Amino acid sequence: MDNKKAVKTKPQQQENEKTRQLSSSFSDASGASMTTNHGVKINDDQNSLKAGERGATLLEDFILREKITHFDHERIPERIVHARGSAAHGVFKVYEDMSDLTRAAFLCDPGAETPVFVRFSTVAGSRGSTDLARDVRGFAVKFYTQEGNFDLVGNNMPVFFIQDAVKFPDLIHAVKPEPDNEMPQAASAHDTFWDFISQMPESAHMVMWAMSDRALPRSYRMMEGFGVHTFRFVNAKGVANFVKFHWKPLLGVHAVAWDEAQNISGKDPDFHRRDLWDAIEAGAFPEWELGVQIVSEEDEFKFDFDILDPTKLIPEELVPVQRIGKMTLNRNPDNFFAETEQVAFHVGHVVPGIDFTNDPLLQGRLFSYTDTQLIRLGGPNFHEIPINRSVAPVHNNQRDGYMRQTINRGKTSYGPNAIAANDPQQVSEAEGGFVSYNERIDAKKIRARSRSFFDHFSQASLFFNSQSEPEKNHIVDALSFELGKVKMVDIRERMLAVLVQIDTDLANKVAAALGLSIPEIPLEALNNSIPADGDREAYASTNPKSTLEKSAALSMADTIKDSIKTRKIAILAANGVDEVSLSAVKDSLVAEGAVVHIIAPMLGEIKSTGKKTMAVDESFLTAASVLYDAVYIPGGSDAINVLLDEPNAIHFINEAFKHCKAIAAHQEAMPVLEATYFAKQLPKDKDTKAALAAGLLVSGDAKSTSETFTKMIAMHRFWNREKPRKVPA
Ligand code: HDD
Repeated sequence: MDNKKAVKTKPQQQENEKTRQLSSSFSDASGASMTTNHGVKINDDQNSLKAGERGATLLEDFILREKITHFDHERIPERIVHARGSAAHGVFKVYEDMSDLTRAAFLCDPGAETPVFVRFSTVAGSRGSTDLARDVRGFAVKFYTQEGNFDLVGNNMPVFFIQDAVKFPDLIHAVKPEPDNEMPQAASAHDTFWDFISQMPESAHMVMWAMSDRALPRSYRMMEGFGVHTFRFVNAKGVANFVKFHWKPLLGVHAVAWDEAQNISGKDPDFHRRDLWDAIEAGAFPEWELGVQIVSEEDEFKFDFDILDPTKLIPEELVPVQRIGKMTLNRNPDNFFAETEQVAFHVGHVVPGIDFTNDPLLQGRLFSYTDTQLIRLGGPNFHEIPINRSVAPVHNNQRDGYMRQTINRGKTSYGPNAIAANDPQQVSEAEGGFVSYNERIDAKKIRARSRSFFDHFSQASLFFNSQSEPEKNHIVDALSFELGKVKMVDIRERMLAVLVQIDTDLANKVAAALGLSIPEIPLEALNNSIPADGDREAYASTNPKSTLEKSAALSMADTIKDSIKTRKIAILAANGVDEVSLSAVKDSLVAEGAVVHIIAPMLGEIKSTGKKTMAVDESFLTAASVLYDAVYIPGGSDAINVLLDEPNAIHFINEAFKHCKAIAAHQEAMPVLEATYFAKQLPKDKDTKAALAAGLLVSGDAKSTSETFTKMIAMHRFWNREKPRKVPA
């Protein structure tokens, strides 16, 4: 690779062992000559070789042919699911030695820093689709441990739609754009998805999550992650425990409103990608704690659900989440294609000390992930692509195939061999060789599902019951929207019969929005996912109640709300703005870690009352309220008059109010607030308590404005504003 020395590492971004390994593949053209792929220097990259200045292009032009051929093949098939993604490098450190539970070396040494590469994604949309689709988010972490790669390929929701991998192609065909007209893109709001779901009651719990605000994250940095399946930890003595993996974001779990999500999709379809990139560039490195829920083998059957069923979670009230380590994302990729696109995750990439269970969804995934890379990345050597390469040495007798990079020396590619003294050697368990957990199996070969998987509704109800009032309303709205987009009335009706099993009030509200009544469909008729000779009664959902009424961890209402770090705040200003009321609040928000933009009618600069010039970050044309977390309007009567004359400014504030965001204004800006649709709702009391309750603050004092406004922004949203359900602009 040329120019290794010229490689620039961004100052605030961090290096680790994986970065150093990748650096042998970096290529940086600064100061370099342009060449063909066989290294010949190019003299003219502007003109093809022709028979005369105005003549035909000659086939002899190897430079043109090479360039066009490469271009023609620049695309690889996008992932069938999770095509749209964004990724970052980082590190993971365990807090304490976990060797009581697992022999995985990276979890036993608090001094060890394990490089990671994390890819977040949506599921249904194509590579070019919007980030803000209502969808599950992928949360895939590749740990480059000293014992090989461990991939934790999870989602931002702890359960899944189906119980058996054999139904995965059906689920994905149902949610993807319909095959006759390829519509709609990146949306589940269409007939085929709900046709499938309404006949698969096992999806009820996951549907509640997908219709909740979890499907509309404010940021990838503000999402939880889950390994979903129950895995196994195995320690050096061979003792196993069941384990569920969690990622807990240190910025809390926050979402946007559905109306806002739809707007963001137009204003900035790269919203989540940009947010992750910008935060890391700014040195505001996103962090998550790794959590584990541990269940001993003796306790396998003590719950009122089956821990092998991927449509069930283990409520944190029953088994608390222990936080065992921290992941920090601290470096953006250098090249999207080489890293984010070519990274290949595999749920079967485990290291000694981590093992599988018989969850039938997990078992099917173990086949799918290698298989998909074979075609997507063009053959069996995708593990040699730099981003996929283990930092632990790789030696085996696998050879050849498309795009082989390794130049294996010697004569032997088999074992046993005497010629090379049996190299590469197998490794004993004591020295780190992987040994599968010795699970006892004594069973008949059978295509069937365990009766313990047929409780389809108890945790769907538990999830719904655990939500705050605004969260419940959002689920009602989401279902009303999605089913409203379904054209076939019998699908809508069947879905109502499913919803009534979860919660009567929920079903009634959605039915009212759809103008339908709830049909009475017996439980045995609800499940149409049965074999040809299946007994309908045997496949009917059992309908027990969850032993828990509520689980606090399932609601986002009480998430961490103590920081405004990386929150984006819009300051609406114009010429004649009062410098003191602008700068004091701006400086204080920036000091708290917020990102503050001055938005004015025109780009360029504005002049304050004190004739100070200030750079404008965005104009009302390029910015939009939905791209910000909060709005502040400083004083200055000239500026206020300009804003009053600027319909986009009033619209900006109205929209921020509609989306329940914190709004603060200097008292001189009162006329602007009076021009909004919520003028009548401005709190009569001007004290902090009233401001914090309403998310609206008007004050003449910059210091107290900064303090109260900061608290308001940290609260994220004031959902109580949704009650009157008035829709502005
Ligand atoms: Fe999967 C990709 C997560 C079930 C088959 N899956 C993929 C990715 C994530 C998940 C995060 C994107 C990885 C990346 O960023 O490259 N998948 C899940 C979770 C599941 C799940 C949490 C259930 C608990 N998946 C699942 C099943 C199958 C697959 C049941 C097939 C039987 N998944 C795939 C795949 C993908 C994939 C087709 C597409 C691209 C890829 O693997 O590399 O193999």
